[in-house]
Amino acid sequence: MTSIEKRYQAFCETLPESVDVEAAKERLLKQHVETPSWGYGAMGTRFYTLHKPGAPRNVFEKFEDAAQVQKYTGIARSVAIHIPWDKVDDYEELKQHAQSLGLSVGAVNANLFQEDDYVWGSLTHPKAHVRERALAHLAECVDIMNKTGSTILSLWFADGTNYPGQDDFRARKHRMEEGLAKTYAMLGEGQRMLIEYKFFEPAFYHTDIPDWGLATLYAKKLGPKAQTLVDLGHHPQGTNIEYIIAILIDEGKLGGFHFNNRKYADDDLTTSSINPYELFLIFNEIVAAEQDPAIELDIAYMIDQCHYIKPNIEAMIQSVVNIQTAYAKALLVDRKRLKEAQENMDMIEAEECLVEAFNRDVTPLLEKVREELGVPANPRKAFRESGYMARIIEQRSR
Ligand code: PSV
Ligand code: MN
Repeated sequence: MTSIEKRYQAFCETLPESVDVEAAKERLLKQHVETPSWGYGAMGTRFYTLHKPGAPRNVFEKFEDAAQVQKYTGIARSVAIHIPWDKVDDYEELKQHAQSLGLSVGAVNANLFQEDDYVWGSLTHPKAHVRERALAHLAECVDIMNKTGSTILSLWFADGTNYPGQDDFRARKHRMEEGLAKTYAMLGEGQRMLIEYKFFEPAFYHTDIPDWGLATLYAKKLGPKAQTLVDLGHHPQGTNIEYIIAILIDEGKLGGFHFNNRKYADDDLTTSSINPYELFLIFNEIVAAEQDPAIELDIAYMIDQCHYIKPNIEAMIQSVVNIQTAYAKALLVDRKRLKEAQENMDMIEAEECLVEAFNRDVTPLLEKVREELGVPANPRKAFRESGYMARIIEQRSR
């Protein structure tokens, strides 16, 4: 018996009888977290962009870095791209490159916020020629999906106004509905669009899709290929995100996540770095739904982070591991005990049931999962010791 196996056996003995640890392990072996191409490049704030030695010079190198995250975690086998940041002449070549690294192209993120034309909106713009331009960009993104085998069109709109009276709210709503319907019609078999919301920024008076309610209203009107995307950094302080997750799951509209963490605004910090209990409670809702045979889930777990100062690859591994840890803890919640406590209206017992699961050290289970996935027991440490960073700093400075 290996030492990992021994620790795992001892760990299993500490678990409540009603917890099915083998089923939890199976779920963890199938877990998939997508990383974003833009999380590997040199990102900054509006004040400064740090020049990171070894930063990828193009999307091909971004995929090479992402392959390291997959190599050491075993659960990050796809990479989201952002257009035009990751625009290439030959998408077949990009697809092949991804495959040669054991990766695939994940969500295609449209960019409707980096043109002068869009400061009054993209799909909501008062002028038809700008709305047409936005639609042409969305058609280009769907074309890239077709060429790369991607199944997700990820939509975030910076659309909004900066001052009262700037534009007509209801007219903008109608324009958004029309533009989204035209985009929906572009989707092929097996493809879906995820509508992301954000309550403010860059618009400071109103945002056209500010919250999950409106994103979901649009997704419902559009049909089954449209769902809501929850970016953890896009809510006002104190929002109960796990409650939003429960409602979206129940409505069949939870399409995916953009994982990150925030302290003040849309900070794009490492997932779970500020509020690990929140991430655990989100996964608690997901696991509860996974164990309900009446519920069908198809959730895209994606990271959307900007590592302004941290080394990108290590920070991404940290995030993937934090997401894996939250999921593992949620999988080991004693649901029988929780249900009984809820039925008995025993709030302390119910809360303790969650707190105990959150406080449990799941390292032995994760080490066992990693052994079965064929990756190191400590992905971040193994990556740091691999010498990859020194190699790319040298190669990419030539
Ligand atoms: C906007 O803040 C956002 O969360 C959207 O997902 C964008 O695509 C991404 O960040 C750009 O970094
Ligand atoms: Mn996002």
